[in-house]
Order: sequence, then structure tokens, then C-alpha cells
Amino acid sequence: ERHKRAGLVSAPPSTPRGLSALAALYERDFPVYRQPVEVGCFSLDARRTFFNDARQLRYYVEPRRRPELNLRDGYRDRYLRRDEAVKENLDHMLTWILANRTKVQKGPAAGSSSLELDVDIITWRGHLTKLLTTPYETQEGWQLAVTKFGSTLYISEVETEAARQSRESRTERHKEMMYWGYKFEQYTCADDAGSRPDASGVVNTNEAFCTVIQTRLGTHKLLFSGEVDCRDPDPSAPPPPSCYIELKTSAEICTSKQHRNFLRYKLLKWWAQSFLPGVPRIVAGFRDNDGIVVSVETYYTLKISQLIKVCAQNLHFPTNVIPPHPPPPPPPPRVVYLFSWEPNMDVTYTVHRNSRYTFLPDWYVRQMMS
Ligand code: 0WD
Ligand code: CA
Repeated sequence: ERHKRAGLVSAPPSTPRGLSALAALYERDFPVYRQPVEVGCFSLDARRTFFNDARQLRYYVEPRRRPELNLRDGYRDRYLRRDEAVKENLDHMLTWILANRTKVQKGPAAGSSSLELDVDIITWRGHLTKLLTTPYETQEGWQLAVTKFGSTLYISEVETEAARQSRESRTERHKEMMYWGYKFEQYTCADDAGSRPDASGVVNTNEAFCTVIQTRLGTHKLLFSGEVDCRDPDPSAPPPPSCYIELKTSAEICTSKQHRNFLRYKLLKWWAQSFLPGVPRIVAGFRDNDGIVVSVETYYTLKISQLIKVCAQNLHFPTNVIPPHPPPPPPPPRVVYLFSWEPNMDVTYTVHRNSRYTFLPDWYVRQMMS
């Protein structure tokens, strides 16, 4: 195993790392982040089965401004929770790619083998959100496994030991609060464009609708997928991803300190998560300590960046963290670069061959080579 520093910020060596290095970043040329385009979507049903369509897409129904929605309702008797111990890695995205190869393959004009995708990086949106907000993160580290297959880098998160421990030692209160976000979705989403939400039903967190987005960051072509909560029910709304809406819940804000922390930590993450796939609207339900939503607020993604004075220069991060020219691994791609980061530290990486970190499944490699 080789250990190396990946250089969190490619600033001059004398520049302190982390937040204080941001001043140097502001001097750079702004990397182009091309308008994200939806190239497809997929759905996961109540049993986590993949469908190459939008059957799980839901439609937003605006709640009253002071709605008094009870988020605790149904926690005991109408809640089916996804098993978080099951690690799916990139599998659903890979299934989507195999079913939609012509959409992402290099054209015959490029003269390349069928193995080649016209994409430099494939990952989940959530992983990119973590990279993007790294300079502002003070609590949780991350580990990202990276494999090169053909000319494409695949990036898949590895649960850190600290994350596993906190997942396995959640308090009963914490477990219930994790349900509240999903319950808010149920109060504000309908299954069809014309219908009303049904809050008497079961909340099943296996169900998901995911958009597949193509875009470009600087010179890197990205393909990533992210879960989308719902869309504008108006059929004349702009096409995806512009009609999509992200739903959130948060504790109501009473003091100026709470307000500052909300902007500094939470709204920043909300912005990064929705900015990446080009989701323009975030609807937040603010709840009290008893899980009652007392107010609802809409945020416009493109306005948030002014609100919290965050500069998109930090999108440099993924490009700095991934080594530009890793040595070519022998196929099948079982070589993994494991990148690790902890708050106040540099990013480091280790190289692993045929280890528990190998995540590209044989069924994917086989079908891509055929
Ligand atoms: O197995 C894994 N290690 C992961 C699987 C890690 C991250 C994601 N996933 C998969 C799941 O299949 C999920 O359906 O990705 C999908 C969501 O991906 P994403 O959009 O890239 O993730 P993110 O932006 O972090 O989260 C979006 C939503 C969350 O909503 P809020 O409003 O809380 O941000 O996806 C849900 C959650 O509702 N979500 C997950 N659902 C299932 N498994 C997971 C997860 N691990 N993480 C977030
Ligand atoms: Ca959400």
C-alpha cells in the first residue's frame, strides 16, 4: 500500500490549508460549470427494484404557510425503513448505464472501442456534494473509492469507521427524527399531477426517483445521479431538471446564533446539493421540538449563493483531489484509490488491489467489455 498526499488545495505551500486558504482560491479563474442536462432517470420501488423510468416521480402540493403538520404521525406503525447496512455502491447507476449505453458512449467517429464512455467521472450527486462542501465541513470526514475503467473514473463512497459507529449507536430520538424528513415529503407530494397527498399511507424509504445528469466541470465531463423528491405539477413547467423541487426539514430558527449556524452549515449544504444537478427550488419545513411543522419557506438555489456568500470556486475540489493520470490498471478494474479526509487534515490516499474496496461488479465489467 502506497500512502500519498493528494493536496487538498493546490495553493502555494506557504498558504494555510482549509478555510483560510479560500482567499487564494478567489484569485483563480472560475472553472466553467456547464448547465446540467438530464440524460435519463430511474426509479427504485418499495423493494428497491430498479426500473428504467419515472414511475416513482411525485408531484409537489404546496402546504399552507402555517400548516401544523405532525411529522411524528406514523413513525411507530406506518414506517418501512431501508436497510442502511446494505451497501449498494454505484450499482443502480451502473444498471442505468448498461440500459442506456448509446446515450453515454463515445460516438464511432471517435474511433474508440465500445468500452469507452464519453464521460470522465461517474458518481452519485451526494458524493460530489461532500467534495464541494469539504472546506466548510468541521464535523464529518469522508472516504471515496476511485477506480479507473476504460478512460472513466468511477467514484463510490466508503462508510468511515466513525460513520458506521454513529449509525449503529443512534438514539431512539435520532432514529425518530430521521423519519421526519420523509414524513414531510409525504405531506407535500402526490403520486399524480392532479391528486392530493395521502398522509395516511406508509412511508417506505426504499422508494426513490433518481435523475441522471450530464454536465462539465472545467475540462471534466461528469455523469452523476441524484435522488429527486418531486416536480412542479404544472405540465407547462420547464423541462427537467428545472421543474424539480428539493424538500427539506429543519429546526425552527429562534435566535440569531441559530440563524447564523443555519446559513453557515445547513443552507450551504442544501445549496451545493441542488446546484450540482440544477434543481432551482428548495422547499423547507421548519419544525418545533415536537415535530410539528410551523412554517414553510421556499429558497431559490441561485439566490442562496449570495445569501451565504459562498463562491463556486470550490468546485475545483474534485479535480484537485483525483489524481490526473493514475497508472493504467490491468482490466478487470480491481484497483481502487481510496481517498480519505478528516476535518483539519489533508486528503490522503492509499492504493488497493483486489481488496474489500473493489466496487465495480463483475456483471458490469463483463457487459461493458462485450
Ligand atoms: O449506499 C450508499 N453508500 C449510498 C447510496 C450513499 C449515497 C447514496 N446512495 C444512493 C441511494 O440509492 C439513494 O437512493 O443514492 C441515492 C441518493 O443519492 P444522492 O441523491 O446522491 O444522495 P444525497 O444527495 O446525499 O441525498 C439525497 C436524498 C436524501 O435527501 P435529503 O433531503 O435528506 O438530502 O437521498 C436520500 C435522502 O432522502 N438518501 C439516501 N437514500 C438511501 N440511501 C441515502 C442512502 N445512503 N443517502 C441519502
Ligand atoms: Ca430531500
